[in-house]
Amino acid sequence: MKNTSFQSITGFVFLLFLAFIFGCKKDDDPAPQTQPDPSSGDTQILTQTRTPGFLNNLNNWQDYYINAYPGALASDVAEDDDKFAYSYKLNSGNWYASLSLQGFGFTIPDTATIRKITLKIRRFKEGEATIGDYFLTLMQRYNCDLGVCRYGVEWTDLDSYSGKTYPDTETEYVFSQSGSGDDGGYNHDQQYKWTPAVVNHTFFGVRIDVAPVLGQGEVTVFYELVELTVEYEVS
Ligand SMILES: [Ca+2]
Repeated sequence: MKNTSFQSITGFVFLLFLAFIFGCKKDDDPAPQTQPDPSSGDTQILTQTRTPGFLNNLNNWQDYYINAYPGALASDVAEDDDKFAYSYKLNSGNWYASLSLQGFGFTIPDTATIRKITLKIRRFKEGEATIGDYFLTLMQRYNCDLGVCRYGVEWTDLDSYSGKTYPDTETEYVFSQSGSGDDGGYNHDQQYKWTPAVVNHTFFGVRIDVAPVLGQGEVTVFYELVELTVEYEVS
């Protein structure tokens, strides 16, 4: 009897110990991707980083011009894991591919001011022919017939930048733009201002259209990772 109650006390103490360990463990869980900026008084600079939930497919409804990525899934571009979203074979007769990435699931507070949006992509091409961006841009929605579509700063065939022409080996590129500016659009002559409501919307995302195919032979474009980071300010 004595022995049994000693065992149950020991058991109870052991359980308390376990609870303590797991309690501590909980505190060790990674913090949200937010960090106060001590230099700015009451203002906090925070960030959220997300990958897309939809690829040429918005809630099972097509959201693309022509689906040149028939087998690709949003999860293919969620991690740097050697799983790729890739186009069908493009050539001089079939030379355009449009990629629509949406459903990033941002939860930026309504009262926040967006300071910066950064796009990280890892991509490359296979095949003899050459291909580059016709444009690479953020968007409010894909279909321009339904309202504002491509929005903010666009990187286009008129610009020169690293990675515009797809490399033969997987390479990481980073594109960033301010939360607002007057260099938006295809010609960098439009005013824009990103808001939490727009960025949090399912239709918000990244659109990358590649064209034309130059040179002989075929080319396939591959995306390993597409990730957006939104930096915002709350006070
Ligand atoms: Ca991947």
